[in-house]
Amino acid sequence: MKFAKDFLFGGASAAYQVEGAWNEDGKGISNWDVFSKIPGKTFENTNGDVAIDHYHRYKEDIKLMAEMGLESYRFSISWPRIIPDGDGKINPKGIEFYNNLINECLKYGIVPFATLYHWDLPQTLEEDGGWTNKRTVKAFVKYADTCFKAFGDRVKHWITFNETIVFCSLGYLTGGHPPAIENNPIKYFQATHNVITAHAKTVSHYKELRQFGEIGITHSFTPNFSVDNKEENIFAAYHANQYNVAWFFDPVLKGTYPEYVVKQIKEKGWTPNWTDEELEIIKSSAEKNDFIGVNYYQPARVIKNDNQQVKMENSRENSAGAPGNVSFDGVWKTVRIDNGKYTKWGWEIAPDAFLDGLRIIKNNYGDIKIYITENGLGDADPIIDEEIVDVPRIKYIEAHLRVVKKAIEEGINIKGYYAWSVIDLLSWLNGYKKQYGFIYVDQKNNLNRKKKLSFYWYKHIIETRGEDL
Ligand code: BGP
Repeated sequence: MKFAKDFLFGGASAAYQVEGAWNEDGKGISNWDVFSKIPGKTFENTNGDVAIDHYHRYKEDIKLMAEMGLESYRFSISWPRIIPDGDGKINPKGIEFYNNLINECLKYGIVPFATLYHWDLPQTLEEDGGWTNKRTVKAFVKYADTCFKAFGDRVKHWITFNETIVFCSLGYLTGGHPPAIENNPIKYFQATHNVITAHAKTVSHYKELRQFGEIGITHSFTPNFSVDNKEENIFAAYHANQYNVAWFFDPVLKGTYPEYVVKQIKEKGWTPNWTDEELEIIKSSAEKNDFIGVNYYQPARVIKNDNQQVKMENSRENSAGAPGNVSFDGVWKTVRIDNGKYTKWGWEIAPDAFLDGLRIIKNNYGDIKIYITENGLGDADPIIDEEIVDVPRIKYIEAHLRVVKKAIEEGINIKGYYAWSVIDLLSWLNGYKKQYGFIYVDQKNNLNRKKKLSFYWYKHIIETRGEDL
């Protein structure tokens, strides 16, 4: 089977991780500009001040993408570049930059796929309570409206938010991301609800504008599986899926939060301050979503948590699903499995779990269109005779693309695949050592770009529409 003509082979990035130019051309300060400069918060205190200088080198980068045959580029727009103080004046230079970037993509026939929020919040809003404050919801809708009106004639694919669970749980439970608050479920649930509300309002607004493009949200998808058939572990995995999957997918695709979680957080006093009007807009906007974006890296292997440790690990080596984490409510924890394959950063490599996960999405949410908006391997790439021989990345993406193919054959409605990442970039907490790209960026040598082995491999996959997979 070949991938259909309308299936998009893409690659992804995010503004803070690539752009640099953190204080140029009128850009406002973001929460990440501030947070990354607090000593000890990131690996070797790396930050995105320069990143890979995509702001100045986007033409060179997009040219390389075109040479690779990339059909679509998923990038994010930096809110503080567009509206420096969050909800005040628009910065014309910010609009100009994204106009140039979008036009450059279109010059080569690359479909621009824009994410409105990939974690860099204007610092003014962060200082006013960030996502726990409903002022941010209102400001976001205004910012989104600005982007739709400025770019919507050419951008026909919009993602509102990237991975609500990640920026909210790291922001308010583990403290690993700004605003670095630990162990605060009240703020966590409030923030998640405010983001979901902002998404719903933005989707409705976009449809009112009648720009005839598509809009959705991207969720991090870490399906939770019990390690065995013990009842208590099966229950632990169910509980994990309710809190970490259903809490985010249900309101977007079904229009209501999962009863199981709603009931429990009420008992615990964690219910967000939500209004009937907000719940109503969440309900009424659900059917307006055109797609769901799914970021998949690994599953979580879950067991019941028997010991008393309830504090989640705040380790940069750990993601939500990575082994060794206890859930914030202390009910379950993640473990390494025997015979599991793991990356150098301890993330499990499990394409089978990806397929199972996609089946779960179809079972629970029907035929909603899916884009795989991120998937890839973080590695310290081998360099042999000055060539970047990233064979493990090729193997990883190959195995996961096979799953996408199989899933489509089973009738799962997947319309595109975006490798994370199109080019090497700044890992939020892991510096430049953890690489993901098809294009290497030489940190020691003027940020020179160089094609990796995977570049040629992906080019071939795209050219042949994955026939050999
Ligand atoms: C996702 C983010 C990306 C990217 C990726 C890899 O959660 O959406 O922005 O960072 O994870 O993460 P890391 O760099 O931590 O390996």
